[in-house]
Formats: sequence, C-alpha cells, structure tokens
Amino acid sequence: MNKELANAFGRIADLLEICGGDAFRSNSYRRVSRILKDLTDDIVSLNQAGTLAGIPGIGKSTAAKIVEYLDTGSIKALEELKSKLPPELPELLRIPGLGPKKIALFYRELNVGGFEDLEDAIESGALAALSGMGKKSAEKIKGGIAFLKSSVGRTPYGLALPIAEQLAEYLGKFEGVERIEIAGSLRRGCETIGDIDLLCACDDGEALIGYFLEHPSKRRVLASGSTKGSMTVEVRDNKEMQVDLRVVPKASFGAALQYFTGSLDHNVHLRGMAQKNGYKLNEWGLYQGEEQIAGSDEAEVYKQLGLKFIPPEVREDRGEFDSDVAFDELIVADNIRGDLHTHTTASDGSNSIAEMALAAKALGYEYIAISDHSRSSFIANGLSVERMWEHIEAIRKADNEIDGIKIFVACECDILTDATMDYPDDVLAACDLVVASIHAAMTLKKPSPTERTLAAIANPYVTIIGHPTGRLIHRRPAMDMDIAKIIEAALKHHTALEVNSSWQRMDLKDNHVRMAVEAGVSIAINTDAHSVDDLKRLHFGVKTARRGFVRKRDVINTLGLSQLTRWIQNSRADVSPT
Ligand code: DGT
Ligand code: CA
Ligand code: CA
Ligand code: ZN
Repeated sequence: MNKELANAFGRIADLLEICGGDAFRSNSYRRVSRILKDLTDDIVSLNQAGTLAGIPGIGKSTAAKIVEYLDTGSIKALEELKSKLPPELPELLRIPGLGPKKIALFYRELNVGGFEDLEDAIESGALAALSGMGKKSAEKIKGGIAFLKSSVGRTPYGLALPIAEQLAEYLGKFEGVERIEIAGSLRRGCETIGDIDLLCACDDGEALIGYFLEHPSKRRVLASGSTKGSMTVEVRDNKEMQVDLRVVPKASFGAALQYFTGSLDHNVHLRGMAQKNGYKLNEWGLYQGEEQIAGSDEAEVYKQLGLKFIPPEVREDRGEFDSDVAFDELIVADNIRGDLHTHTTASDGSNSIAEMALAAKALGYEYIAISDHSRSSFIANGLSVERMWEHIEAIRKADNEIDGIKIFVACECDILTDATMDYPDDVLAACDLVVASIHAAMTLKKPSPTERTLAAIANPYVTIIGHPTGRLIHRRPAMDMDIAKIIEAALKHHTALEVNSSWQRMDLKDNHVRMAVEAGVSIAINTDAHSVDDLKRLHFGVKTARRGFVRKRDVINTLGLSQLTRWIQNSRADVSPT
C-alpha cells in the first residue's frame, strides 16, 4: 500500500507540472511521494494506530489524502487532475529531455495525448514546426523515445536483487536443497539484469522445480523440467521479469556456478584456455580425460587451470585473465568507514542530521558527511547562503552532541551553467569537504559539461565530483563528456571522483571507474542517501567499483578519520598552478 500511495502522490506532482501549477506545490507532493516510498512501516497499520500525522514530513492535509485513499481507493484531487488530461500523457515525462512544459505545449497545440501521437507528430514534421521547437529539438525527442525503448526488457540491478534474494530464501526452505546461489549478471553486479539466474544443488530436481514454480509471485510459467524451471515474476508497475532455476548435483555445483555466472565471453575464453591445456570444461566440471578434476567447488576450477580466483564482478573478458591487479585487494563493503554524500530534511532528504548520523553510526561508520543541496537546486529545496550558514552551525552542534561518529560539514554544491560554483568561497571554505555536481543544463554546449566539471575540479575547495556523468539508468543518458580529460584533471588537482551507489545512477559506471583508478585517481563510494534506509545501499556502488577493478586503497572513504582529514587537507592545499 505504501508504494501505491507513493505512486499516487508522484502522479499528482506530474499532473500539476503538466497543468502548469506552481512548482512549490508539485515539489511538496513529490517530497511526500518520496517519504512514503522510503517508509519502512506499513501505512495501513500506521493509520489504524492513528499515527499517520506522526510521520515526519506528512502534514494534516496529506494525512487526509492518505486516509481518503485507504478508505475509497482514490484521491479526489488526483482524479480531478486526471480527468483534465489524456491518461497516457504523463507517461511522456519518462522520455529523457522532455519536460512538463513541452508536453503541455504538444497537447495544447497538436492534441498529442501519448506516445503514438507524439511519434506521429515528429514524423509529420508538425512538432518541429511548433514555435520554439525546430528540427533539432524534434530529433532529440525522437532520440529520447529510442533510448526509452532500448532499455525496455532489462531491470536495474537494485530492483532485481531483492527479488532474487527473496526467491533464494524461499528455495532454501525446501527440504533436500544443499546449496543455493544467485548466478548470472546479477552475481556479476551488472547495472541492468536481463533475467535472474538461480542455481541449486538438490537430488530431487523435479520436486524442487515444482515448488519453485508455485511461488506466490509467479506470473507465467515458461519452462518446467527436472533440471530447469523458468517463470516470470512481477518487478513493479506491472512489469515482469524472467527467473531461471537450474538444479544440479552437488558434485557439479561449483562448475555449474562458474558456468551460469558467465559472462558468456568470459566462459568462452576460459574454455579455450582449458582446451589449450588439454582439459575439457563444461557446466558439469573440469575434466582431464575421463577424470573430473574440479566440479563441486568453483574456486577449484580456476585453481586447477593455474589461474588466480577471478571474482564474478570482473568476469567480462575485459582483460581479467591477464590483469596484474591482485583481485583479493578489490574493495569490499566492509572496507568502507563512512559515507561522504548524504542529504537531510534541510534540503530534499527525509531524515534529520542526528537521524542520519546515528544510522551511520549503527552501520559501524567512523564518519558521515552531511551534504545538502546548494541554492540553485531549486527543485531539491537547495539552501540559500543564509540557510547554509545556519545549517553549518546545526551540523557542528550535532557533531558536538553525538558521540562515536564524526559528522563532517559538507554540501553538494551545484556547478552552475557558467562553470562557477553555486556558493561563494567563504561558504565552501567553512565546509570540511565539498561534493560538486551538475544538476541542470546537462546538454548545454558552452560551457560544456566537461568544461564545467574541469572548472569544479580545479577549485581548491572541491573534494569530490558527485555523480560525474549525470546519467539515470533507463531515464537519462550520460552527459556528453570527455572522461579522459576529467580523469587527468582529477589526478592533477587531487579531486576524487564519485561512484554514486544509487541504483538509478551507478555513476561513474564500471569502465569509467576502471579508467580512473588505472590513472591513479582516488574514488569516493557514496550513497547520496536521502533517508536512513538509503545509507544501507552502499554495496551497490561497491559492486560497480569492483567491476571497475577498484581496490581498497583507491577509495578515500576506506581511510580512517585522521587519514581522511589529511587527505582532504592535501586535496585543498595541493593545487598546481595552471
Ligand atoms: P542477462 O540475463 O542478459 O543480464 O545476462 P546473463 O549473463 O545473466 O546471461 P543469461 O541469463 O543468458 O545466462 C547466464 C549465464 O549462463 C551467462 O552469463 C553465461 C552462461 N551461458 C548461457 N548461455 C551460454 C552459452 O551458450 N555458452 C556458455 N559458455 N555459457 C552460457
Ligand atoms: Ca541472466
Ligand atoms: Ca538466464
Ligand atoms: Zn546530486
């Protein structure tokens, strides 16, 4: 029910934007939507207990709308807005580069009510002919539609993982199951997942597969046998994804895990190596003649082939067989000692400074940086200079009052369209560290995203470049940037590049992180948390970092407090003359 309500409030915000309502109102609905999405308590029980109004950020009128939805299944305000517009119109907001104003324009002038109408209007040239549009803008929207379509069918890692974990837990309850692993692209930590692959060791495959295909979230059965079962489950918004289960004997479990983890290219390369050395490798085992010399244990397959263990995340046939990186030094979640990019209620987060700090402490962290949005991030309730000074005081105060964790004063400062920083130097200097990010005008040509980022990197106060390419998986492509140049500058100015762990972002992405660390650039793996729950999602970023061959020593937030403080000081002091 929480999700339904979050969707309803999000939809109100969408519709208000398209109808041209004031931004303040739609933003407040957007915020409620986020609070509901992040809420861990069940909203129905909260309502029964009469404690709806006790949820931080939920006011009286919002609470009334929630009750209305719980009682009647709809919200009048939403229904009224809906009745004004064609049902598919708000879906157009998912097209990257298309905002509510344009959508309203197309509707008003061309009666565009959905995707088909929009594509027709592009093809006929009617869209380009609109005042303020032109051929180029029409082409861009066409590209946006293509981008949206190309991402259909794959599920972001962060959505697929909990489904797979739940299914694995369910399978574990079946008697006779000896081993269970998640395999495939999910085990490799890919940013999007085609289908979920599960692997079990069990003697009675037929019974286990029957049990698997009876899972309550099953939608459609695609295959059913004694070694393989396949079905679809709901992901969200009525979208389905496929899950494959393979059942193998225990003696082959390791070889099967290796095989079904992939990637395909890695497997083909490995099999070629085995053959060259006179072995045979398949999903049943590694064989020398008739004799199985590895099979039950995955690591043994690599060992018998004379290789060091290759972690799943780097099995992409991108040089992992010849790499001299010590894979056992790759970053693991336990190495992380703090989070350097988090938001609070001061901007668009849902928890207070103290709540975030205590949650970070509970995770075993030594430090957390509170980095709320700067003044130009209007949509995210960015802090004016005056509010920021107060916020700095509030963070210092919380740091004094809360024991057992260091709370850094920070900000996520916008890199403006003229390549300057959104706060004056005295504000930045008062922060312990600064995350600099681009949030607006991502397609601006002059100064380009690269130029804006280079300017931020060269600013002595900037510690970390946040979500450097700005992409949102399935929603917005990366900014058109010269990553090599950015890496070179980051190295020169001792600025860290972020791996943003939000599964919508995963930014930098794996191959860019790898370029960065191979050049010697430091990485910060952060959550960009907007709630205490988000803090727990750092492991997504760790996966991406591992895919980029990132070792513990490449990551600044694996440093202890005093070492990190020294690193930041060095980053501020060590500005080479340009
Ligand atoms: P996905 O599902 O598109 O995100 O990507 P994967 O890697 O999970 O691919 P999937 O589900 O088709 O197959 C799982 C793994 O099984 C794949 O990574 C490697 C292995 N595999 C599948 N088909 C073949 C094959 O024809 N040859 C070899 N060597 N391995 C295969
Ligand atoms: Ca798969
Ligand atoms: Ca599969
Ligand atoms: Zn940001």
